[in-house]
Amino acid sequence: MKKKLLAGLAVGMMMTGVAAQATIITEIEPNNGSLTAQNVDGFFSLDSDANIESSTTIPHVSIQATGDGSYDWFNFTVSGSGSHSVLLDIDNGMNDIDTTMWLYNSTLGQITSNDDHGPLDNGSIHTFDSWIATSLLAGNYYVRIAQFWDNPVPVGADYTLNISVADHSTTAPVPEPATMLLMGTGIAGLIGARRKKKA
Ligand SMILES: [Ca+2]
Ligand SMILES: [Ca+2]
Ligand SMILES: [Ca+2]
Ligand SMILES: [Ca+2]
Repeated sequence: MKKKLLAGLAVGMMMTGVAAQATIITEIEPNNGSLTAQNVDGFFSLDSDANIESSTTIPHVSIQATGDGSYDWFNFTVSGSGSHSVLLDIDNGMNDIDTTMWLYNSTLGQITSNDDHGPLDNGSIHTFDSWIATSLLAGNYYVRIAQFWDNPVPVGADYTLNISVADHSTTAPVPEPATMLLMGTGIAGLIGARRKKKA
C-alpha cells in the first residue's frame, strides 16, 4: 500500500516536471463564446518545442483541447509598439477533426480565417489542420476553433493549438533545481520502499 502510494507520488511529480517544461496547458470548458474565452496570456514561454516554429525565440503557448460538442474560444494579448508577428498553428487535429480557425479583434471584428494549410508543419499529419500567420498591432484578440466549415468541435475530438506572439511576456520558468529535487525525492522514495521490502 505504502509502496503504491510512493510510486504514484513519484510518477505525479515527474509528470508535473515534464508538463511545466513543455508549456502545454489544458483547454478549460466552457469556452464556447467570446465572453467565456480562455485567456492564455499567463502561460507563454520560450521552451523548445519541435512542433512550434522558432520556439526558442518567439514566445508561445500550447493548448491541448478536447471537444465537447461546442465551439472553442481563446483569448490573447499583443503588447508593445508597432506590429508583432503572430502564428496560430493547429497540430494533431487530423485524423480527429478537420479544423477551421478564425481570428477576431477585441470588438469581434473578423481579421482572417483559415481552413487548411500546406505544406505540412511539424505536429500535423494532414493539411486539414489550420494555420494563420499574420502580423498584429497591440491589442486583445480572439481565436475560435470549429469543425469544417463552421460546426462545433465534436465530442472527444482533440487537437493542439499553438499560439506564438512576438515580444509577448513570458512566465517565469519552473526552477530546474526544484523540479529535479522533487523528482529525486520521488525516486529515492521508490528505491527506499524497494529496499525495505527486500530486507
Ligand atoms: Ca506545428
Ligand atoms: Ca468549447
Ligand atoms: Ca500544424
Ligand atoms: Ca481544415
